[in-house]
Amino acid sequence: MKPFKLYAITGEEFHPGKPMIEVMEEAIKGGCDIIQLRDKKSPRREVLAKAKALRELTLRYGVTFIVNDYIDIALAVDADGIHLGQDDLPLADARKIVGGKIIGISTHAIEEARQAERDGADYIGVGPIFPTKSKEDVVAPVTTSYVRQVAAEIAIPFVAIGGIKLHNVDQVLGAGARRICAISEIVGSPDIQGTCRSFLDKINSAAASP
Ligand code: TZP
Ligand code: MG
Repeated sequence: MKPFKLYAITGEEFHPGKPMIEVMEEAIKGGCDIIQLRDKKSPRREVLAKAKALRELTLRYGVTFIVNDYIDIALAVDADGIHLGQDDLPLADARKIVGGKIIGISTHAIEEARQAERDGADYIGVGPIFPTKSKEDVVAPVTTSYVRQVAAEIAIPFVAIGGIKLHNVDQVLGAGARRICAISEIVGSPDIQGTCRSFLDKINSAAASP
């Protein structure tokens, strides 16, 4: 998959009254290089309509588009990939369906990260690092010590997620993360482009002084 640094996930509850497509366009203009549609509440036809709109947007800007949970919708709109949790379809079965598309897997412990790598995941999510209000099936925060473990051991790309804000991202980068994912801090920001640029400045500085 293409290299990436800043991964934004939709979270419409964080920007009431603002159209999701406009919010995600701001995130792309701010430098996000992966956009994920994550909508666990809307009827499937609405999720499909959002996926179509985001596919069009991400193609226009040349950024990667991932659909969370819905493999069929990802295929229907020709998304670049899917993101699956530990309770979704197993990776080997998902791979049979999506072929060479990107598959990302959420992991919460090093055994899950190892398994995802063995199974051929293209990237893993590592989190939630900090407490977050954006995920309902709450797993206890994994803390930055899990980031350190993954950075030391896992060869495929990993992205840190969960409660990451501009004010605490340095801790995550200090633990070895070089890719950051956020929902509320990005989509809920009054200055989405500025927030994304600040995240990227921090990621780039961390990468420059390892
Ligand atoms: N997976 C682990 S934490 C999380 C997901 C989808 C939510 C991240 O949202 P936020 O608002 O950046 O904490
Ligand atoms: Mg899922």
